[in-house]
Amino acid sequence: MVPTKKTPTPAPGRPSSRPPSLEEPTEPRGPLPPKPDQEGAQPRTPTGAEPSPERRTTAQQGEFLTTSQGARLRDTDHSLKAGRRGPVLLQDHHLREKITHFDHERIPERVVHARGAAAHGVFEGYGTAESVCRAGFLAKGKRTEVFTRFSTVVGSRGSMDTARDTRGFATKFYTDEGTFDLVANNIPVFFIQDGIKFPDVVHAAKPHPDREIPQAQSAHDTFWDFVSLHTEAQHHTLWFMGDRGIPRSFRMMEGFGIHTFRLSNAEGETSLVKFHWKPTLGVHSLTWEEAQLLGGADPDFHRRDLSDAIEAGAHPSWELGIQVFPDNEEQSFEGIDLLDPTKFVPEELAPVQPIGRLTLNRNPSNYFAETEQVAFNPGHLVPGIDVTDDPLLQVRLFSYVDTQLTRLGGPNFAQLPINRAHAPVNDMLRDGYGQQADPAGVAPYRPNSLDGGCPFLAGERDGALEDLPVRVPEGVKERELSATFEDHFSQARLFWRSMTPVEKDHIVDAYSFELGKCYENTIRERQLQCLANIDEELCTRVAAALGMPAPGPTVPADDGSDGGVATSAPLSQLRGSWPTDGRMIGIVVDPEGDNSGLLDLHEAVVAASMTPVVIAPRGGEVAGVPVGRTFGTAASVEFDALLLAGTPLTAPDSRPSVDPKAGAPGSGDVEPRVGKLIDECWRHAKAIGAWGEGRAALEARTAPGGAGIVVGEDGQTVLGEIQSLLESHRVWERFPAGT
Ligand code: HDD
Repeated sequence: MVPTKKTPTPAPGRPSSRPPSLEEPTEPRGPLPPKPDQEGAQPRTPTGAEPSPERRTTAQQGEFLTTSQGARLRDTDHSLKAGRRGPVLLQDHHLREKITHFDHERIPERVVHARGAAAHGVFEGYGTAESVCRAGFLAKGKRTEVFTRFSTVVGSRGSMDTARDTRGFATKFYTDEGTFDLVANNIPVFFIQDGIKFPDVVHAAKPHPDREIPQAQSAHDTFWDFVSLHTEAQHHTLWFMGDRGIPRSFRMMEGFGIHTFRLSNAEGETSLVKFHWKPTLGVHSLTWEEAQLLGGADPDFHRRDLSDAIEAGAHPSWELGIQVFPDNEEQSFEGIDLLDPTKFVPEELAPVQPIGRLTLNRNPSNYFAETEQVAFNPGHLVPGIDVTDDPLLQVRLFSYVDTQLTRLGGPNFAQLPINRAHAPVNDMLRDGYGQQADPAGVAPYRPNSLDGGCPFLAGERDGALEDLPVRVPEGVKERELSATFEDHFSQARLFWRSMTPVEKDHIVDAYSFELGKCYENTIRERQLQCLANIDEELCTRVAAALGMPAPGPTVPADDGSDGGVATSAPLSQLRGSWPTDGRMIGIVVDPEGDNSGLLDLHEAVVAASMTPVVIAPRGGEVAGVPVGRTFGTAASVEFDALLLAGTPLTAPDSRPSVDPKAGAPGSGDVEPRVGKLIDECWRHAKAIGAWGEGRAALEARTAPGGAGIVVGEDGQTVLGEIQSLLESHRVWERFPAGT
């Protein structure tokens, strides 16, 4: 063996006289403690709280850098050359391995739902579903590990979180009886009735094929061309022109399984159900202006919000509920066809009955391994839960595995750690790209005698998947849909009627914006015709904003599939009061002012399960509290409410102001970046509070005694009132305000 000239560099802290030790571990072992130079770089929550213990703090395991074959490396910065200035040698295995692996690091993004964020958690059954469903994970007190991924639909992986879009809400339940995936959205109805149309709607919504713009937007001609021609899409489109298209947070969204599923109980009796997720924090949205500003200020807003909340201990939770319908031959309920995925059943007709609770409590430690590689499939079912003949669902049952074969590089993606069932797996699937298993035995077939007849088939009492003996409707083979799918407008009308005035304003603004971005007048005209068929007021108002004539309706107004319900209260988001956990509270301070109460205030915000973010002219600490944002990095859209503890009235530095109002009469000479924060929070109907020296800026920039403006003796008193205002999310009285 040729001796090396250099000895390996000793690890920090080890006496250099010690020779390279043979006892050094070469096997991966637990994560190393952070090195001194890594301490300051540890990720922190905005509160300055320690990251959760689950969060891995080092990228690698083991001590020495090795090749993929475990051989230790002395150098990874220089390629092997023929002379220092000579060409690189082909024999450099480490170079080739490093570059080759890098070249193949990316996998195709999801064809839809490419942009997402996920978390681990637990589902606990209430036992209340027992009379209709025998699935073990729904039993009282049964806890099942889950992984939930939220997503936008249209944008690419790197697109902004706050685009106007439908949101995906997919949950993998790793149950003892096999994995169950509930692959849901935040809107209870879908664009299309038959899965064969899915490529059409997606091609129409994706960027134009010639210039590949616009990214993550529906505000363009091809989208409105399609939905105005394909009127079954109108109902879904109305929902996401409403506030549900721009959620405040993944934590504040409902989820819907959309399709009707068939459940069976221990006696083999079946029922039809629709699944609902109800968020503990209520359903809340951004304003359109906030969503647009966030696209620039923080394109990762929803992703950050979810992981920060989990890290700060504000674990988001949802109740799983079901609407239950009799499994009748017509598969319909109160005149609503349960197989039509463009229809929902108003909760007034069938209440949502809670059956369990989902809590997300752990962030993924590696985005690619978990969030990117997770593979959901509506066909992943467990005993007690089955599909129906909904023609959208039927096509989905084909599409998911098919796309994953390409996206995850072959048929063995179920072996990836995030996709592995937690129930014992004993399949006879063999070989193929990416095979990780080393199966024993010689007989991966049935029947066999060579492997002792294993594996055996489950008997009646062994809890196997069941093919329910459901009657198949008689008929001829044909490419048609049932006549009960023909009504495209009456449920959209029900949705519109159920909106409060401010929600209606938002919908009108959204249509006006989106259609205003189209180039083709004929598309606008055709969409106005669809709106006229939904509701005259909606059409007239959008037509007025576009400066176009409003057409009259061309279909009869009442065609019955609204189940006879005039308005449905749960469709509106503006009701009730909700917990404020994880809300972001910006606190503007003047480091030169009186900050004696700041530490206590900061602690009070944390104690109320919210996130305080101190905003100061420059970084560092103020009165023992870390500065979370400087005037340069703070954006109003990050905060749910703003507190003004003390506000420098003039700019602390001599940079020219970018605020056109600065120094102008009425601006009160408020530091311009603080002035902008206050103005935007005012315009977005957020609660704003001030006390002491903070009052001057508040009074200079907001209407005296305005709704949602809280002035008090001290920070704690003001915080209490602000939190009560936050329980209804926004100061709704302040609309309309041109947002
Ligand atoms: Fe889908 C992904 C939800 C109809 C084909 N879908 C996907 C995801 C969600 C949904 C949440 C992302 C899962 C994740 O986070 O990895 N999709 C829905 C809902 C639908 C629906 C609620 C209607 C009720 N989907 C639908 C149809 C088709 C697809 C009709 C095809 C005919 N969906 C896919 C897909 C995706 C997908 C192409 C992309 C990536 C993937 O599956 O794994 O197969």
